[in-house]
Amino acid sequence: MDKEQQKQNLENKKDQQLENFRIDHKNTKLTTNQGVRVTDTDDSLKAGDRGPTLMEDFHFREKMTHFDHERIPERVVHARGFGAHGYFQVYEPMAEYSKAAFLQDPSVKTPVFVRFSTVVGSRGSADTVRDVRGFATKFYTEDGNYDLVANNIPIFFIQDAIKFPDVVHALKPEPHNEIPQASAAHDTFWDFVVNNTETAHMIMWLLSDRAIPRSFRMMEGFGVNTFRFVNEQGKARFVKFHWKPLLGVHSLVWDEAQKLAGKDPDFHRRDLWDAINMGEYPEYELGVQMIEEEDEFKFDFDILDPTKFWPEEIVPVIKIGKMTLNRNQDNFFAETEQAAFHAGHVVPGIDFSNDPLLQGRLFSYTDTQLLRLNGPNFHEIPINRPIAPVNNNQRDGFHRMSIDKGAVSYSPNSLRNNSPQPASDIEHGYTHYAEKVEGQKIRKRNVSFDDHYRQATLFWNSMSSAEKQHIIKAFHFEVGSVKDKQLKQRVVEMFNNVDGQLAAEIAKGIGVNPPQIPGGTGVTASSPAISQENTIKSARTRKVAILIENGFTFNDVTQVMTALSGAGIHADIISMNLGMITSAEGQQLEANKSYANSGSIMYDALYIAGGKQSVDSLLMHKDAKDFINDSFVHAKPIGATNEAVDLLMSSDVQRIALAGVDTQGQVFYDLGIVTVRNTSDLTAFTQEFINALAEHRHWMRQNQDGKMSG
Ligand code: HDD
Repeated sequence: MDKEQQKQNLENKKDQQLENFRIDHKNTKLTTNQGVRVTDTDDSLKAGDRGPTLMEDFHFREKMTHFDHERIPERVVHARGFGAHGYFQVYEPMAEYSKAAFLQDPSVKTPVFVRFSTVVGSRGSADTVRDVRGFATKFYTEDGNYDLVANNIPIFFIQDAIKFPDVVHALKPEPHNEIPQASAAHDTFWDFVVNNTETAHMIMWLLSDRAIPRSFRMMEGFGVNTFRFVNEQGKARFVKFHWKPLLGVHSLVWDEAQKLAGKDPDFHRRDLWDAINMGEYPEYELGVQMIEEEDEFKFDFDILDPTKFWPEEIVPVIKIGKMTLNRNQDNFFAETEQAAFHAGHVVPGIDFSNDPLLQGRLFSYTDTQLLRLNGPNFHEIPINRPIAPVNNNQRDGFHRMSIDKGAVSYSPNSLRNNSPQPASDIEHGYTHYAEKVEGQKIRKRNVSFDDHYRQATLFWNSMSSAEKQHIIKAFHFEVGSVKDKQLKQRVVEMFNNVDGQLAAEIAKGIGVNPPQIPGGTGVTASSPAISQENTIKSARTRKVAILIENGFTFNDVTQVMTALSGAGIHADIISMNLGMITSAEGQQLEANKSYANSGSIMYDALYIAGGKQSVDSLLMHKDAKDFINDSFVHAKPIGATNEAVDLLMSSDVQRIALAGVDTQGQVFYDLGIVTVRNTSDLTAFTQEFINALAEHRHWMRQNQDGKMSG
């Protein structure tokens, strides 16, 4: 096989490996698990017509036993998740920094499997809850599996892994009544927060828009912990990993997220599944921040402290490659549910740091898989198998798949020529970075971990005014749900250390006193890179709701639909009833959604077509008005053409945005509302509407009369 073929082979290697295990059961006869053909699976074997079921009915017993054992323990955290396959390609050889095999050749596509997740909710909880999102990637490299077990927030709640059970216990539903599901809005969590002020920075991120992403395709991933890159010469550098989505970082608003949790609890997984099925493959660039070993102490934070991020303005993110997710899983349980990630699965070229959170993670992941996947052979489950060969003297255990031949299962040995033999560095044997360590055994945290507030202030300073308003509202919801009044007061006092104004605003909404002493850390710097205002803006892959009824203007709808589809935007036609809707001109279009099975919350934007009869029916319809008002309140782009502008005039939109609407065929665009009247040429309109879509949300509406969206 030549080199080109070998590369091609690598890209497909994981898929080929999985193919060995796939069964589609088409055109087959029903059998037991022993391969015995079954004649009837709808009636158990009975003694007589109305008699009892017989013990000897092996088919019944097997079917029932298997069913009784179908469930495995859900993950203790990150229970709800969704996976997809894809590949990763590096942009340039990274040999200067890391010898990792998958970071060397830009023409090589390394297979990956990604699992996105929420953290606190159970497996059946809703996708759109306020929570951190997991973003775990398994790279099936030639040198073995590398797992980048990341979150969509660059820092963590705690500094030392020994506190992980505490923070998770406090965050999970309270143990006496198992309430609330998938939410931090309860007493035990905030009790933990005020008693562990190192959480301050993470809370700022958790209560920001980052914790309610619009889509898995539109969120960043962060390795959080500090790792090391090590090159062929053994030189190491500290490194932090980032995933940057090419569609930018975008969020829902809270009201929308809550409503979606009811209307479509699968909103995020459906979005990912649909996008991949439609060939809109999510893409993320892999970025790295690197710090030279000799610069370890040059920062005003400890670079090993996982409650701190490295501002991009100080340590730039270098984009080194791109991941594309291009294939949906075949079976949720076999792939997503059985995937076993581990922050300690590294390959030569990637090493650990002494970050105390990372050190603890290195223990926890294997331990949890032993319980969840019931034994030490979970690496043999198809989704977890490396494509690199596995050879060692580990044997037996539950569900062992490989048939290890021969008498020898120890090392060193003479009987098998000491095989499998340890590999040298040159042969890509993993050599741990020879960091010099010395010290006394102490149970203590270094003073360099003492600052709990300065980066929380930096985060607050970096937010736009809309983002700040959302954070304050989130505090009102989360802390407002706490029953203990003293706790609420302590939250205000704790966050007064971050920013006085913030604390005063929190206090206002939760019925406690404003802080009595001046607040803040004195930090005035900001990091523009972390504000979502400064993210990539793109209308591609967005979803538009088009409202029509009988008598709509066919010309309006077809022009808009053509322009949207040309820009890679999807549209659903929504009407009172599903089925064919007849235009004023006589042509028909099919409504593929109705108000019964859709809602404004499922779309990024709303367009209402002209046509007097259609608009008159919409005017009579409360659902249509709700659609418009929700779109407006959630700051989404709204477009209306010709008579449909009258419909907007009768809703919340009119009060604020349509004062200057034009009647002479000129496009009027304000606050994300795009209208045009008295024209059949919608070229300029569609362009403006698509621009409004790319902006994602139009927060300026919030400032119009103090009315907040979400
Ligand atoms: Fe963790 C799962 C990410 C801290 C212990 N973690 C888990 C998953 C992600 C993360 C994405 C889901 C993997 C999947 O999809 O199957 N965890 C993080 C990040 C952390 C972090 C970015 C902060 C740097 N985790 C952390 C600590 C500990 C754990 C400090 C314990 C010491 N995490 C676990 C676990 C889980 C897990 C208990 C539950 C299920 C699993 O591992 O497979 O071992």
